[in-house]
Amino acid sequence: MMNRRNVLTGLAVAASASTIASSVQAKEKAMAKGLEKRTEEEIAKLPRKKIDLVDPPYVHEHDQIAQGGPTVYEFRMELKEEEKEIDDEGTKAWVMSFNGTVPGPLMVVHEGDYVELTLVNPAENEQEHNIDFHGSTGALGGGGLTHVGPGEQVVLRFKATKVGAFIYHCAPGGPMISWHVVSGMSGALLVLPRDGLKDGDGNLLPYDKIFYVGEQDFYVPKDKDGNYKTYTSPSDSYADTAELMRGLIPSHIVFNGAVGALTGDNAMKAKVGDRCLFVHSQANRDTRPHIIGGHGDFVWEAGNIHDAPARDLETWFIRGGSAGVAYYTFRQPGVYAYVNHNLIEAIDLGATGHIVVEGDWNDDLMKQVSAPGPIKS
Ligand SMILES: [Cu+2]
Repeated sequence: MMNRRNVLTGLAVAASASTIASSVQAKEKAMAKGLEKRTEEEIAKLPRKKIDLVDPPYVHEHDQIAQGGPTVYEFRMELKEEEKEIDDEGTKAWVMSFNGTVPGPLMVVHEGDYVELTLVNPAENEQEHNIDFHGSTGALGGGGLTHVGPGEQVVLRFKATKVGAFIYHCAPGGPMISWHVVSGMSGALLVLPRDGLKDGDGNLLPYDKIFYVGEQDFYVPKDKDGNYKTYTSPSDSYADTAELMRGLIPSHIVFNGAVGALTGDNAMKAKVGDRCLFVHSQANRDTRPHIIGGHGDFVWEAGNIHDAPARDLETWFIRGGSAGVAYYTFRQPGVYAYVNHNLIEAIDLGATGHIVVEGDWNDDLMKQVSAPGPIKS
């Protein structure tokens, strides 16, 4: 039988256990936010996971809700300098990129995890590169610690203390910064809350599909006859490109590296009922994604997924130098154009993608009541 003294002792034990639990929780939170330090020895004891990055618009496998505690995620990216076709008219440009794709791959971790990136600059390249992570803290976003010349590699580790979608880009210094960025050198990092994406009322927002769209402005110089010029190397193209860049009028504005990279056979695919998450980045210019025939059910324009999202947007604004996030459940089948709703930029300059959605048409949502025909008096 429990006497009064035992009851009080029991309460005291319970109280101290819950005090300890809440102080452990508080310590973990402070650790995740970078307000408390972990020593090198403590970091060495954390679980490590190697991630194989995939080419956009697809995204490497990841947990939407973090399983277990903080993890060190190992990524590897190779820097590329290649002459590539960037439109459907055979225009070639010297494209510089993270891992051979424009944008570079989307990296996904959770708040409090560590990103450990091995950045490799192959010997056949001619340029020095580095990486500035807007999601990291210190040393120019890592830019100050990651300068690699051809034939070198570097390893950077940072703690993901900020939740959200953030760009990363090359920033080797001076006029090289803008030139490398408009040559294709940017990508994005998505830092999810450990307990998953939410709608602002505490309800989880799980997604069935995630797509990463990176918008890129290119500046390809023309000769005196109006034909696009070609060059023997990135540095050979520099003087003409820099002059054109400074006029701030892109020759091409494209999704995922080239006109047509997300249309036709390359279209993003979904089914009616699929909850789709779109991450959209632009490292250099403002843009405004719009799904023709659809919406953003939940949108974090600035990538601020810690905050309550905006709801039911028609078009959302992505500031140059950032990545935004939109969540949409498709309700009708068909081919949806995913565009930058500056329609000159979408249609004339290239910033158009497609989402092909399969499923059954819903007449209640929309119906052609009578087909086009002669005007009735
Ligand atoms: Cu670079």
